[in-house]
Amino acid sequence: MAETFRVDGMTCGGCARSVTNAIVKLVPQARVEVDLPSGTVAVDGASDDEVQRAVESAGFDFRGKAA
Ligand SMILES: [Cu+2]
Repeated sequence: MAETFRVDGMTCGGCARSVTNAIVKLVPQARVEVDLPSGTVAVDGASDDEVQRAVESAGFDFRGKAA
């Protein structure tokens, strides 16, 4: 089941791609869906720690689980 996280700093489709690519590179089986207007990323198949690491490695601010 997908988990939704808040990620600050994403402003355009390029940012969304960067975040998506970073997560999939770390966890190839992960499924990622970025929602720019809400600044959230839904991820299926990766742990919280993996998502955090990937997001931060891509240069964005990981803010934990979305409420
Ligand atoms: Cu961007």
